[in-house]
Amino acid sequence: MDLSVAAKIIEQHLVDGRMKTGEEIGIRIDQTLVQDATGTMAFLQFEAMGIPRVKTERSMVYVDHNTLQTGFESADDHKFLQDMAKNTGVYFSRPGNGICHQVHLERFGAPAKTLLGADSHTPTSGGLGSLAIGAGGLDVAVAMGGGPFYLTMPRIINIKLNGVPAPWITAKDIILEVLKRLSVKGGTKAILEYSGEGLNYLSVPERATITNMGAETGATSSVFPSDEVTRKFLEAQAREGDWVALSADSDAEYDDVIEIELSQIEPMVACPHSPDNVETVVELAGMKVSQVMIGSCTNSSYMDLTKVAKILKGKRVHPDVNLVLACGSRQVLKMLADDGSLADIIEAGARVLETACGPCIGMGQSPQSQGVSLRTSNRNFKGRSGTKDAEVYLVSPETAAVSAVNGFLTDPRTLGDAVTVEQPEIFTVDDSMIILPACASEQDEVRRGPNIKSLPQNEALSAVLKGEVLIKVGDNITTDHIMPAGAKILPLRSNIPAMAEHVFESIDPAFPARAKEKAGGIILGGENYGQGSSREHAALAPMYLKVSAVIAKSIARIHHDNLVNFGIVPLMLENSDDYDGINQGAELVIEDIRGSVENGSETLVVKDVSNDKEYRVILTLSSRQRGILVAGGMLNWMKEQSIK
Ligand code: MIC
Ligand code: SF4
Repeated sequence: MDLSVAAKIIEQHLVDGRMKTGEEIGIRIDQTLVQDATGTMAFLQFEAMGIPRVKTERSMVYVDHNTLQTGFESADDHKFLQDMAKNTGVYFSRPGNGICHQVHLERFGAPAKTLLGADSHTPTSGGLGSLAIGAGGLDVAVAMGGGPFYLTMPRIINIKLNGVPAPWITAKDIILEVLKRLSVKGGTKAILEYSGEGLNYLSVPERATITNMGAETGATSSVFPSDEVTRKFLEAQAREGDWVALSADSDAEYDDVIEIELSQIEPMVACPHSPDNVETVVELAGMKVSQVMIGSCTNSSYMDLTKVAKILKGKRVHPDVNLVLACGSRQVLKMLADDGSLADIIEAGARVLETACGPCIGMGQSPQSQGVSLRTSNRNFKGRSGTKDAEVYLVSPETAAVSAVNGFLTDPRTLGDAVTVEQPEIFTVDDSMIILPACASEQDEVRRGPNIKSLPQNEALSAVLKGEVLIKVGDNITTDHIMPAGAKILPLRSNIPAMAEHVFESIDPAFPARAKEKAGGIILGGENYGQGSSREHAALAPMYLKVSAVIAKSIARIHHDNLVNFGIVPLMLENSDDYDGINQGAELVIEDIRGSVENGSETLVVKDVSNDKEYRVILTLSSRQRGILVAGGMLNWMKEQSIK
């Protein structure tokens, strides 16, 4: 059978199951990454598994999220991560070295490899031809220990990029077009695989912008073939040895094909408060802007930022606009400094931040009240910027730069001839900010600051599931709603009791107190519950508050798996209309839940004792996941398995 790129990589890594769409498969993982906001938990979990050293080809930890350091917490976490990395065989990318996805793309990602990352934008490395997947920290910890990663065999959707992009049309505009067509749900249970003539016009960092933001469609991953463009990028990063050719067979079968005519695409903008709320820039041009943020793992490559520098050169940022800019990596920052671009950026009045996630995750630079912020990042969920009533619009770096100068949203085509930047022959390579692990015999004391609390434990699944609906939320609730990030809460990632105080803060600040008062209960969600980030804290903190089940119209992939990993039962309403009949405060009961999970029942009955109604809910789990749920989560289950 002729295979797609994605199917080839899966086939080469398959260790369990059959490659039949919808069935559970297990794949071997070559590389893993965690970052500082997900890494502390992942390392605590890895430690709890009792495995002394990682068994992957390469495992990385990047410090990029929690770099504001407004208190001791984050600095303590960084030391913990550094020591754990050293002892367990993991490479430690120091704060200041850059954003995990950008640095991984530059220095470690490789075609035909599998990469599992505790961050939802891990598919960025798909721009190089890796099969790169985001997951919860616990799944990544298992992969670090050499265990397979289990996932549902995805549909493979071919996105054909036809023709040549018009001047000023960027990778960001292409992925926004994809989002417009697919929405934040359209990629669910799918891998988006790119092909077509258009590939010739996209460098690896541009491809990576597309695979990065594929995460916003809900896709399991996004992947490009590995071709001459890939080889040249790796050669310029002094790692030609990592290159292998990888392309789809000529008659490769796909579950669906989407054709995009690149010449028809215009500059695009994703409007508040969802990345799929896409319009053309022309439609909104003239809108006053108060902040422009250029950076994030979506758009902060050397080529992106040199284009920005060229647009800004000799101009000044508009007096009503704050322009903030963060490079994706130290490599990018150094190269911009060396070639004078940074001077042009500074001269124009940009506020240059350190190379980190920064404003993308609300770590500083929150916009003014009701501010309009144009950002080159990938998510514009309400409140994520740190300002509840800010309006965040997502655009390309080119649109962002020209708008920063004008003070209003501007179509970059109004500048005339497009600015173009060729990929350099050689990037500046300096890996000295990556600390190598020690050899197995050299084990140091691990520094654990007071912010690092022990892992909360869960109990085995009870015989009967009983509880009150603690909260009823609508469609497309993100993990940012469930477990917010930002400068105040993100530093608490290693302290679940403290984090739990902020669950659902932006929707219903009384939630944690109510959950405690009722000694736990149930969450009722709409469609695509838990979309967005990979943060397992959105399951772990509710588990700490004794939430026993989530009942929703549908649940996003990573969050679904995180719920299982922490022993929370993920249930889908068989009939979505039943959602309307269940209210907050309803007392729900599922008799013999434990027996039903054990015996493989796919349909369960929920009784609403408040009004004597019954609803049917679906549990779609593999037998492995059922075992995990019955044990009360993955760590309990692993312990049981090792005793057997
Ligand atoms: C995000 O962009 O939301 C994050 C912060 O990078 C998260 C990871 C986290 O919450 O630590 C993600 O995308 O998975
Ligand atoms: Fe960091 Fe933002 Fe990328 Fe998440 S999306 S990894 S917060 S830059």
